[in-house]
Amino acid sequence: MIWNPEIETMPRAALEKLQSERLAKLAEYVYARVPMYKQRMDAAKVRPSDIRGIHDLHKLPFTKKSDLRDNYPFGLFAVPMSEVTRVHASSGTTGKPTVVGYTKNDIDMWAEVAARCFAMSGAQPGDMFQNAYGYGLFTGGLGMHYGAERFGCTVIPISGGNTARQILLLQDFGTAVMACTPSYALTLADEILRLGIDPKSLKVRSFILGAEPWTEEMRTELEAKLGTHAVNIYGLSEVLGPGVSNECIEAKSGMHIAEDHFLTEVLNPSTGEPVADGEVGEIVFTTLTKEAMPVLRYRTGDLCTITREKCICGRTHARMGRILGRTDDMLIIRGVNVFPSQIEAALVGKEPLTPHYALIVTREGHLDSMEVQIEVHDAFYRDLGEARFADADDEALHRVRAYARKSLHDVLGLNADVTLLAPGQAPRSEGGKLKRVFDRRK
Ligand code: DLL
Repeated sequence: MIWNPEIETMPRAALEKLQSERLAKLAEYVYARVPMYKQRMDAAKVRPSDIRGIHDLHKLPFTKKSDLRDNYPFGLFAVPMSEVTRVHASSGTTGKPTVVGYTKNDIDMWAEVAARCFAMSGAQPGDMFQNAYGYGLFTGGLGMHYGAERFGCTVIPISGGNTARQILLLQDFGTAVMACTPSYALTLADEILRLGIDPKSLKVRSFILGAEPWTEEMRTELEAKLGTHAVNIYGLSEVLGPGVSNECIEAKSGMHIAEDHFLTEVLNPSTGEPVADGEVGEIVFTTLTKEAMPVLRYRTGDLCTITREKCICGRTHARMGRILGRTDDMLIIRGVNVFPSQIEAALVGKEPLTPHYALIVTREGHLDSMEVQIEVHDAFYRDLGEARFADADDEALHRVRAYARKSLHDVLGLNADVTLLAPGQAPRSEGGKLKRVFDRRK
């Protein structure tokens, strides 16, 4: 089933014409409404009237995550606050989140593109949809929720976590479609099997999985364990949230980008020049229709390929491959984006902790865990003495660890195991790039 055949199977020429019209309007719109874009376009001597179509896209300035930080919280909004219906936020590179806003029309467009994803994932109107993405500032929960309602599912807004309850509802409510992170889907599958539940007794047909990188091996494993389909969904808050692209169940070979709303480039991350279709580069999006916070050429930091080859499902929109890596140091731990710089921000000024740390990420089964090793201040170490510092049960150390865990949780929204290090024990730069993140998940 194709949700919006007229748009999703549009011949390329017609699609490009639509994109060109929308891009020209967008250039006028942001120039008039967003001071940062006016300044950047003026500096580059680009007038809105120079942007006549998609072939002029390269003239427009890039947008980076740091631009959102520099304009925190609402400086890139193109409409008065009275027209902003909702805000969401994701991890920034420091203690402050990255904020995005939506008008009523933006929410409506989001529901439309997310509804397309349900169709692509093999959902049927009337299906029970169990939404195990987190509800809240994260775009996953509400984004999928509105898409499912638009599509005509019955939504179970269970949100993330609580595996026992997830399984109970899968069994008792007859869930046909479920959405969560891929690592959580595998945890769930293992638990279902461990409890001796026959997967055939469940009605679930499709898992819509995204928000973190995953692999073909994980797909094969999940599909074999539960006898369901697993499809990939992609999105990011700065551009929209879930629904920017989604695999079709027919091909399961790349995610169709909603190209009528998101103009896509794949660029060499160092030069900013386009790479050929099929070559790996950074995927960059320009939002063609967003009102509250449109972005020009947003540098996602996500590395992937793109293809415009015909797809067996009949959709003409380009497909992006799996995310193969990042151009920056962002990690995704249990579906939550984490920048190492946030850890520093969480620790700085928190006596007796220091911002000298090492981050170790591991995966047991399918669950990520993170350990943060943090150096304590000299004075604290001296006052306590070496012997007490070596005693894991020491009261004072307990308190400091709890304080560190809370400080990290306040900024990251994640629980971390904390180990305290004596002064001088955390990694230091030895001239080269300081390595203090150890991702041991692979
Ligand atoms: O993760 C939106 C989302 C929610 C997508 C639910 C899919 C499902 P952010 O929290 O802003 O938004 O994180 C965006 O997550 O730049 C990618 O690095 C990563 N990411 C998202 N989807 C995928 C995916 C949501 N399917 C960042 N595969 C993006 C790999 C993904 N990485």
